[in-house]
Amino acid sequence: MSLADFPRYSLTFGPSPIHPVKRLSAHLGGAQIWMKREDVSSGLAYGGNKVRKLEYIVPDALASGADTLVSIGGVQSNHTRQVAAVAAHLGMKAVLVQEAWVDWPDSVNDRVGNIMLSRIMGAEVRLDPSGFDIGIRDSWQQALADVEARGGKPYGIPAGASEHRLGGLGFANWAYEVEQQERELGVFFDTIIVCTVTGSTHAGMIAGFAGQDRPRRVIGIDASATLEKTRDQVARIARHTAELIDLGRDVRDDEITVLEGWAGDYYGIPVQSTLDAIRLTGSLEGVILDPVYEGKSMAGLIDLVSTGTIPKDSNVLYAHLGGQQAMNAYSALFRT
Ligand code: 5PA
Repeated sequence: MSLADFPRYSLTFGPSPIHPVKRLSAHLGGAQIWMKREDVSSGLAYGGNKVRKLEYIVPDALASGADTLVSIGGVQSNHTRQVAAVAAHLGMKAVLVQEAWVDWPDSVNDRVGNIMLSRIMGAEVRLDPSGFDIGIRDSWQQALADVEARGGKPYGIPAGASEHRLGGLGFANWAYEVEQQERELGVFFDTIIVCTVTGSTHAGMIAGFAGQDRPRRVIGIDASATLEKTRDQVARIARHTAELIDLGRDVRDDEITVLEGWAGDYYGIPVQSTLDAIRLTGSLEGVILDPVYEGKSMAGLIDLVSTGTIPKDSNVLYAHLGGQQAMNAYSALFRT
């Protein structure tokens, strides 16, 4: 089966836009940087990278006859907010387990941003004290069982929609979309930079690009601070997705690159390089990045470009995956 044979339920406006960021590129004095914008590609609760993954999962959910989407994330999960939006859009219910993945002292952390939006969209939000883990959780299994016990038909979507059979397809399609947009723009992106946590965004890209004639580097920047788990998950999902879309060969180890150095010690807690990256991108480009994900991957890009590790003659495509909705829970960081 090729990717085109998998049913896709449209939840976006179409291909996400690509544009150059010239002032940031000039400031770093190295490679030319462009962005592809998942944060503005859907009208469903501000969109983000999960909408694209859900396009391939929704047909399976609908076919199952489910009436409730059940998912999981941290208190300020972007993923669960996007699941809530898709459920509302489809006329389904959503049950969201929001775990204490981040020990963040902001007094409105569990009231503003993503969690507020999910509540507005009618989701049942369950706060759970468990800490960060990208794997399958008991609390999620319990939520599935509870929906069944009250006579509903649940459809489970794991953290980040990653440990789902179809979780990598959305970003395999992203790779195809990039190839098409390159033809229109007359540019080739030899390097892709993407933030990696639960893995299926990066993994899908790896599987999608692996089938193209011209090789390129797909660099994942770890924001999980549990590098080995994330790297394993990326490799596993990339290989599984490649098989699903009939790549016809194994994904090689050298196609899987997850770099550490910008996550800090904890998922969800920004470090100085994160804050510098957010302010630099905001002040030079008017583009907003969040402190949990995109600020960390941009910090990686800034270092790799400004040190020349990514060569000067490169065209770099930065995947902007969304996440700005968590910003108000981090207001204490930006008081001046
Ligand atoms: C997330 C994920 P992956 O989980 O597919 O690796 O994507 C990382 C990522 N950028 C990058 C943004 C804005 C993201 O939201 N978010 C998770 C969430 O619960 O929101 C799955 C962790």
